[in-house]
Amino acid sequence: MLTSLHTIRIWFLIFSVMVASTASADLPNGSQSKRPNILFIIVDDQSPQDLRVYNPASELQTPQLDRLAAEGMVLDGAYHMGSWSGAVCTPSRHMVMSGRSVWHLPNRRGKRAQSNGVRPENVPESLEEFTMAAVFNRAGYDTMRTCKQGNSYDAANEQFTVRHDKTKRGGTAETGSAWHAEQVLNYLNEREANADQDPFLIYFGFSHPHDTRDGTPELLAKYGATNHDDPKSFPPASDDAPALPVNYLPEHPFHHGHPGLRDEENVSGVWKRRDEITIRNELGREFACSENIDHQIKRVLDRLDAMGELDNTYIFYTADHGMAIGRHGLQGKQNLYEHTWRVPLIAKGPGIPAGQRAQGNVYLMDVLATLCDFADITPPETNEGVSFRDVLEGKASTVREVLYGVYCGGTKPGMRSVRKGDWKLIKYDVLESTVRETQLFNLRENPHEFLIEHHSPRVKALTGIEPTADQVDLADDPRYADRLAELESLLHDEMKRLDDPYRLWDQDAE
Ligand SMILES: [Ca+2]
Ligand SMILES: [Ca+2]
Repeated sequence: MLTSLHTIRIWFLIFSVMVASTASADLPNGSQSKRPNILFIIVDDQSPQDLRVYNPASELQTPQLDRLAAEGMVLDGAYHMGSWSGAVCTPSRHMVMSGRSVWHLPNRRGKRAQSNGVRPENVPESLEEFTMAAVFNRAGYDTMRTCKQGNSYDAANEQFTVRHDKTKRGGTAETGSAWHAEQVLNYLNEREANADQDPFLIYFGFSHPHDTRDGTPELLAKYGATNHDDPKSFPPASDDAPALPVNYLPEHPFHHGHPGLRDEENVSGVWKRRDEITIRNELGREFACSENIDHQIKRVLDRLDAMGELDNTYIFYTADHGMAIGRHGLQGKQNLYEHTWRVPLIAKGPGIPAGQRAQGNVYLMDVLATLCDFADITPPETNEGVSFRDVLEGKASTVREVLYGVYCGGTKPGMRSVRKGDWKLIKYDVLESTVRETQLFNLRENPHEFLIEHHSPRVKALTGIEPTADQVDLADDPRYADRLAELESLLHDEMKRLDDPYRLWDQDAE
């Protein structure tokens, strides 16, 4: 068995080299347009709702992202599929690197046998050889990466030819986001010094705005925030702090199902507090870190422009998943509301029309196939993602109809969601079946997923938001019984299709 796999791998490598040399033989000297570069930007823990591109009322200023959106395409339906671990970053980053769905991933150590419910037979051997950098290396690209360390796909990360990974969550240039930009700038300078003409794939990852959200003093002041580290006191209240999120709640109406979860209980600056002052301060810290990232992106884009490479570079901007920070009374990334299940996704490059948006219905696992498509590379056979190039070029509005989400990092089976069109179902089966909840939302009518709790006078007084009567969870509304049944059935189908090893209390065991 080992020998035959080894042989297959050697043949695959020989074949790849043949394809690569045929491709370059096809290029008449100097007459062929250069292959495009790729700059893939990924931030750690950012809700699309933080960005003006998605939420015009947001107080966060990101002129570079606004510009990227004005020159490119914004996707409204980009999702991360979910997690079998409290460390939601981990499967998310595996999906980006491998193009595989959530129940078909190795664990962080690259092991196929694991304790999280993934069946080993659903994980290809030596998958790292078919991940982003390995694929682009074989196609003749130069690959470079900077990102945080930890809760990631180590074996895939190691495939990048040049790699400068460190976790940088401080409030200075050396300890914060500027460090990641420096690595990219150094790399670009070196390429220029060596007159390197190969196309590049740069994976430009940040460690922020993930906590601890220690912003720079200037940006903290701008957003009325303090790097607060005393769980026994409030941070100073400031009028400059961002307003509470529109779907803020002082507590979630039922337990999220992951007792002791760090992100809900022990993040420095928030802990278990959900009061207005604490949440606004923490959002201010998040915004300070996110605006700094925007500054750092500008430095790299300006450099590419000066090198004459900007117009031949596809730029993607996304996050590994969204984030709650007070929305629905939650703090972390371990839920399936839109603020957390969704990710921002903006793309710009040759052939992508300017200033457009599309629904997309894409997952982060589709990124690999899409980058391959733009670079004219055949995606690896292990890839399960779908290229959304047609969406980015304005030729299609979506790549799929139904979206599936999972959070299975706490008590089992956990949370599941499914979306089709305007309709979305979320189910919770946690804490030894003591919490069994079903929510149904019409996202066109109720995009912020308001619950009945958002209608309480106390909450309305805090947020200044007055939801309409229909802006509630509709699961118990008899008018939508058929819709509920349809989504329940779709969820079950998706769970079977994607090899979800669990079933919920009201689902058939099949
Ligand atoms: Ca993350
Ligand atoms: Ca080179």
